[in-house]
Amino acid sequence: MNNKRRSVPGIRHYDGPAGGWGALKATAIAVRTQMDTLYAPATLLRTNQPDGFDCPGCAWPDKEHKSTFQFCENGAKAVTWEATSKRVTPAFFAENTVSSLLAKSDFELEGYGRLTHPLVYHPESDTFRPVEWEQAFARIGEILRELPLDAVEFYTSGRASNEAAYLFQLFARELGTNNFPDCSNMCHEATSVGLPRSIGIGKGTVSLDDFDNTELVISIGHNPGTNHPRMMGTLHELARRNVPIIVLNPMRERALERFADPQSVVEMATYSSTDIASTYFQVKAGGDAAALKGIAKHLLEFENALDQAFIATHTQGFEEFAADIQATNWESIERESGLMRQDLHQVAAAYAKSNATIITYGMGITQHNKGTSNVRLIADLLLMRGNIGKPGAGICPLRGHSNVQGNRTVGISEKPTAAFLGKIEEVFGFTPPAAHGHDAVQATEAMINGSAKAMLCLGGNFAVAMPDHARAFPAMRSLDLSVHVGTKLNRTHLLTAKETYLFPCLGRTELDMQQTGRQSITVEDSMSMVHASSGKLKPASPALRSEPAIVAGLAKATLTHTKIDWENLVTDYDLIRDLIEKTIPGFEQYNQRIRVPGGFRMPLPPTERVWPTPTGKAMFSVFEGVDENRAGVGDNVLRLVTLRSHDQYNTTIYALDDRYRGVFGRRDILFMNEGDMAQLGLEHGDRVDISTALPDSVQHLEDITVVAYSIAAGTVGAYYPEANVLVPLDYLDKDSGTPSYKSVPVRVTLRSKEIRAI
Ligand SMILES: Nc1nc2c(c(=O)[nH]1)N[C@H]1C(S)=C(S)[C@@H](COP(=O)(O)OP(=O)(O)OC[C@H]3O[C@@H](n4cnc5c(=O)[nH]c(N)nc54)[C@H](O)[C@@H]3O)O[C@H]1N2
Ligand SMILES: Nc1nc2c(c(=O)[nH]1)N[C@H]1C(S)=C(S)[C@@H](COP(=O)(O)OP(=O)(O)OC[C@H]3O[C@@H](n4cnc5c(=O)[nH]c(N)nc54)[C@H](O)[C@@H]3O)O[C@H]1N2
Ligand SMILES: [Mo]
Repeated sequence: MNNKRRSVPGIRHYDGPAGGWGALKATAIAVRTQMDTLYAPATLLRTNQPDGFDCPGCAWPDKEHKSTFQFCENGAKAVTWEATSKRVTPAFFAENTVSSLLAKSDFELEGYGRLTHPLVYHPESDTFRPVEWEQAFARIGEILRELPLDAVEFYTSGRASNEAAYLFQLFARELGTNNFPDCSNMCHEATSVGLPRSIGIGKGTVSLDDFDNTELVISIGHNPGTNHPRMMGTLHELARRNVPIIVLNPMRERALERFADPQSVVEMATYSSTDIASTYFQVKAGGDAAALKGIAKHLLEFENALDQAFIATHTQGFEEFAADIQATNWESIERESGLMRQDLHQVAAAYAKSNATIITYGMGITQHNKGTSNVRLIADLLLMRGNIGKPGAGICPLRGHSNVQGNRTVGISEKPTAAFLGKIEEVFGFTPPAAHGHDAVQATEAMINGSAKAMLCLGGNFAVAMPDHARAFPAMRSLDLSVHVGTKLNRTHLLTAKETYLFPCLGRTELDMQQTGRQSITVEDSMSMVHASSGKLKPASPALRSEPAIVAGLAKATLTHTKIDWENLVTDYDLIRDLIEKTIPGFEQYNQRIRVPGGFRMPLPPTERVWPTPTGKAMFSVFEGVDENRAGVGDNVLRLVTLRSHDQYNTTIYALDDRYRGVFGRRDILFMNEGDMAQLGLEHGDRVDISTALPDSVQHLEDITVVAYSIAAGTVGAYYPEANVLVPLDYLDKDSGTPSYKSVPVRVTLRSKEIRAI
């Protein structure tokens, strides 16, 4: 960093590697501030063990769930955050009105601790008050029965288990709707829509073993040091074996540069670290399509770089794809990607040399206007050299929530297949609705236009996670009914409707006892492995219920003529799994197979070079032009990326630091390229306002401090969810409905030259 630069409170240069002793220290702090330290180590040791619980952090798999405890700082934070000894009790709610709580930050709200009792909003006193479970269910049932079927939205956040999610969709479908907004709609929907078109299934094709055999990894648009920390162990191993790792990312992310593995005795003892990325290209936000097309263009020009036999036998559409790539000129590729033709030559040369390549990607690819086309372009690049369906190669989307993939598999979908609906009818004896329902943006639009009247949320923080708070928040408040199943208080809970219920549930770490004894739930990780998870900790309060029990209670109280014995299903979750097995392919012998340590893998035909597309072939695509997003209007428009800090889990803020990016104790900042700052006459530490630069946009965010950072020219970065106010609701990928959180055209204006003291 520039020595002459003035000092800004809370901003320091971070010089060390990612991981290392800093990670151990951060874990110790998480434990000390949240948990009873006596029990904490035992709790952490049970994470991702054969008889323990699945880490509620990320969806990166474990080596057969048998390995010794894998240290991970952010997994430890996720566990300690749930297993906290702090409680938010009825006494707390009696003393704090909802209006007063709405004035608190998201960090403070969740920080109060675990919810302990079922609650109902009481408008006269503006407080939440305890309510009996059955009484609450009965009233909710009464309201739901009066509403038009299409007026109810069923939101799922991806931490819900397969069992809870399956019951939730069954409840909604027996009631008569396919309105399933879910967090996947804000996340990897572009993968779920794009990959089936390309390879016939909306899931990644690699397993952990493939990383043992790969010769090249291209990592695009994800930040594993923070968001998939257990992946760092894998990348670290690859780097030590000299397997090249090429990164495309507008921001310099420390963990992708240098990492000290806390599992490595030598690195810890000697304060050394391993360089991770062999080559790091700071592509512009929204410039990946141009970069990928550039790599493909070089490849077409190389001799013998294509796997002709694979293309001929297994694919369709190559000619159109190649013609489009040839027609795309270098000038537009360089302009849009911000990378030079020679840079892309380097990537193409490494790719042409590798016999087995994996491409990993995250939100930097999916959260754009052309997210779905981006995903398909990655598949195209892999297909060019036959890199799907062979050892050491494949496509690796890094999923978000620990069970977001599983939720989809078990039927959380606003566009169910006819085959699945047919099975539901056959097994349960009712006719589920066939009309497509709402995704997350459509649900919000229905709330805004008044056609949606009720929302039931299985976890999550819907309104805060969505774009455009100025419209989403009042929409939430205009409902007749909102019902939330959650572990901790958040802002969406406080955006009360005419009637609002808040149900506290067991977390993953906690013992779930039902009539037949201790229960396990199941989850599916990023690599399609399904396995059991069972908590052991004493529940945060005796009044808590499990998610399946809450969903079953709601369903039974609502559906007066139900065909399903809801109460019985909750006595033994094996019964729920039997129903999943009967209605969804791939779950044969579900209950037997999850009792094997490590579980089982869901079918992935492309790994065998079987392509369940309509043509039976893998399909090349054509990405029109190079623009991933709508252009902004006016001069000096920058592209805003909204992202996660190191101390947060989505809308859950654990603490206010972002250690690897050198930010401490604050989140009100805008990462900016020094060239852009000079051009706009801005200095490190200046306070600015940000406004969205799309036609007719009114979105605005005030008083943010500019921080000079190594970020691609033309790209600026701010934290999610604070910056969500700048994302218009209709700024999205039309194919998948995913909001384009990673490339909002914005204009930055100076507010004050003085630096705020914190
Ligand atoms: N600790 C922790 N773990 C998590 C989460 C969490 O919040 N905290 N969230 C979970 C969830 S739900 C998800 S979806 C995943 C998210 O995991 P990531 O996909 O890693 O999520 P983001 O932090 O949003 O990250 C984005 C990265 O993309 C880069 N980027 C932004 N725009 C572009 C672009 O246009 N092109 C390219 N090439 N790169 C770009 C950013 O610089 C940043 O490094 O993590 C999961 N795991
Ligand atoms: N600007 C911007 N916005 C984004 C993104 C972005 O990158 N930029 N990313 C998007 C992505 S990828 C995602 S996935 C969404 C996330 O959207 P959500 O999944 O809706 O949000 P979370 O913050 O994960 O939800 C946190 C809440 O979940 C509840 N919770 C925690 N554990 C449990 C549990 O075990 N059971 C139940 N029932 N509840 C629990 C707690 O009450 C907690 O307050 O946000 C999206 N929004
Ligand atoms: Mo996500």
